[in-house]
Amino acid sequence: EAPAETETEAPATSHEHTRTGMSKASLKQAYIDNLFYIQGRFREVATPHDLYMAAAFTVRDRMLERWVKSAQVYKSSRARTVCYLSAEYLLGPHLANNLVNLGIAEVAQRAGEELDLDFKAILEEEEEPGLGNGGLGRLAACYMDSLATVQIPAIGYGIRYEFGIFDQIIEDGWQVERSDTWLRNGNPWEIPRPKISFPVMYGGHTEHYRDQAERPRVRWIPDMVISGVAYDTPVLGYGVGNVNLLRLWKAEATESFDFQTFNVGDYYGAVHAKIEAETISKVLYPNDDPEAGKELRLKQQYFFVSCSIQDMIRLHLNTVGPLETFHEKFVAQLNDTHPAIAVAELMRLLMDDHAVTWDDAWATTRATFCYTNHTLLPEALETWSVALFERLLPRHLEIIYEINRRFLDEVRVRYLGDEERVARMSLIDEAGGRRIRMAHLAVVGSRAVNGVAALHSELIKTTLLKDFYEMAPERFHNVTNGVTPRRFIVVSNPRLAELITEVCGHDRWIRDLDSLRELEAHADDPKLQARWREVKTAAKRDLAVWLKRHAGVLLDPQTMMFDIQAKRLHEYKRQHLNVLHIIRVYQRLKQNPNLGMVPRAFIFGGKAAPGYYMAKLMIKLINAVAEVINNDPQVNGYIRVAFMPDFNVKNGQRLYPAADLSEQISLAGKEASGTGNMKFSMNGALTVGTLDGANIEIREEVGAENFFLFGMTAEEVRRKQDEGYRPWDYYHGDQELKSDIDLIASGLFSHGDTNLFRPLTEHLIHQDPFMVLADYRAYLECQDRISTVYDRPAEWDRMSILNVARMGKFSSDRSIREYAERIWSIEPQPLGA
Ligand code: CJB
Repeated sequence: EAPAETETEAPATSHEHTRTGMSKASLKQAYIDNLFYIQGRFREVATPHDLYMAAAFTVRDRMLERWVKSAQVYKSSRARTVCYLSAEYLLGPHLANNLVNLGIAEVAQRAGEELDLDFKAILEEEEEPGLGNGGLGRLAACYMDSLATVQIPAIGYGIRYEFGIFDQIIEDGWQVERSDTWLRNGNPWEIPRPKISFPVMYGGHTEHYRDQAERPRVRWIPDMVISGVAYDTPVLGYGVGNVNLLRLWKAEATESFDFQTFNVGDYYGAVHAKIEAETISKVLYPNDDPEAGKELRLKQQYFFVSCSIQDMIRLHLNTVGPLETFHEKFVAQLNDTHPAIAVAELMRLLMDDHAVTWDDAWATTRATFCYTNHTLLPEALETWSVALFERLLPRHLEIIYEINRRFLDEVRVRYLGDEERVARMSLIDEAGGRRIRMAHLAVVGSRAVNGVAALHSELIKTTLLKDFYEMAPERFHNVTNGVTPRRFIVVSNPRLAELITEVCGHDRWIRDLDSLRELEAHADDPKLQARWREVKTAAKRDLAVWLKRHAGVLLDPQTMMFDIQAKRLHEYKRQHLNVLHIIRVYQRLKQNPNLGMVPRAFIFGGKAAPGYYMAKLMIKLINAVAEVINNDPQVNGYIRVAFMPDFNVKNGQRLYPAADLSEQISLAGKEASGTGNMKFSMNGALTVGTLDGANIEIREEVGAENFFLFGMTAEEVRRKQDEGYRPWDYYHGDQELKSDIDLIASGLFSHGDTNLFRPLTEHLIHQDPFMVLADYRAYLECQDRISTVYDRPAEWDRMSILNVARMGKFSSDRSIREYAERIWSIEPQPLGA
């Protein structure tokens, strides 16, 4: 039974509404009501999931009023609005985050305690919407949080995948994928909007005709029409009244289509059509996967883009009016090339449906879109075969050809006689089967192009988009990525948040991360250092408990340095370089069991794309090395290895607070930015890293003396590649390197099987495209320095405090402000909490 009121407080009903009131009494009453009236349960029979749902509805109710208010204000002020077009949103659990942003985390916890609820267990119950692969999808989610917090009117558009990123389990050391059924128990955070739905067409042919005014027009006669239905999720800013909208589209069969088929008596045909339509938003494609080149993926991209642009036009006509001002009302950010077809879609809708001329439509389109590039890796640069386009999107192919024709004429006039340049810049790659270059479409159709960290943005200008940069340098920008401190400090690491607030004497830092600088003055204070260390150790203890249970590995949070690499598995991220270091330490210990060394827990987390063989083999290698080391009593008091299964946002939140050392060891020039690097550092981990992506800027901010740098620069990498890189020479030139690789090949980690890891070791010795061997020695030396410093706690703690103190730049609030000022030209629309 619920304990009696402990504080003198007015009963909820006397002064505030139980659906919106924020007092403890209101929250308690609302919770009990929601449990009963929505879940149909009372405490005695409620399942853990019922208890979670009641909490979710209690919190959601408190967001709705702000949401409606924001929508009204934005509408009546005709506020300029950002539309973020992204195929991925890796949101993570909503409940804790919304409690924090509403400012009721503490009172809700107390209300829960008085209702005798296990608050932690309720938070654990939430299944996260994993509607993204990794960094790019999580960035979109951080940006939604910051857009609301810095009070910029925004709509996030995307796909409501029925199955998000697969769940990873580890069996016999291998990754096994399980489908992510995140919707099976319902999603309390979304509101279906069946009335907001749009037709989306595929296939068929086009007809050219003249309209009544004798203007040349085109109509598209598709052979398939489906419909996209809106599902809305409110996104509340921290400490403000602004609520933005995340609108995700679900694919359904159109009613009329069903009905027609039904009328001619083809019942099974109608059902089949329904299934085919619903397939389009069924599943998220993993990146780095050959499957991602498939027709269904292009259908998905076009599906959500078409719904979103139709919705924008509807909103514009409803609120502002004439389409000439569309680009004044909206700016649309293309999150990588996945939504790049939007350029052709807006052209089509303006010309074919709204009779706008080519020139006017092009001016509007060009003024509407901006494009963010997230990678230089050639395999991730999207192209689609012309044949596929012709079959699926015949009208868009015509438009793309016309955009290209006009654009290449400009290039020809600008660079007389330079036909090679024309071929390089064309939207169509004519070599080896004609393909459409989506990045070129995005650049040509946008007003601004940006990379995601300083180095990356420079490399865009000098390599990938060099010709485009030469032609219009003023359109190229950098906006360094950021992450939200709400989720990645306050929600993930409440102990650290509390300590920071106490030391600073305010909690303003949560939305003004630069004010963490106030910690600098205390970096040498032994009392703060001791408490800092306690906070870290407590987080390590939590992680150790979790890993014992879910990975079966016992780690000692008291004595061991927690050395963590958590990110997607990819050769360029070089998890195998980390493994070579582990094997080196292992061999040293075997040779000298009395070697005094800093004990370390090497912890990994990350998913491999299901079709990426080498990445999956790397997971197996990590687990194979773990099995040998963890069971070897000669070494396992000093080193242990753990692989966290199913690294996602929720599990990431367990890792970031617990890390002493953050591994950011990609080959320089390959990691566009990285954002995990920021999350770790914000939680007091020191970074071992290369001069790649945002590592460079993190090092600049925290100070070179507080960052463990190793390895070649991007420039050195390029030179070495030009000279002809020979990993073989490194292998034979370094005894220890050779012996580490040979140990893998010997079968020690594979029960004598000398074939299992051969593809990996041979690839390293003969190709090594990401130069693991070239950076090996520098990495080892750096790791030795790290161990030395870790042995001097006062020094380490000081560095850790300074890292946190100087992370202000990496708040996604700063990124969003830069986009707003430099790219979008949009002003905040403040709404009070
Ligand atoms: N990124 O996650 C993805 N998926 C892609 O297809 C291309 C790039 C990552 O985007 C992050 C956000 O910008 C970057 O921090 C990261 O370096 C990049 O790999």
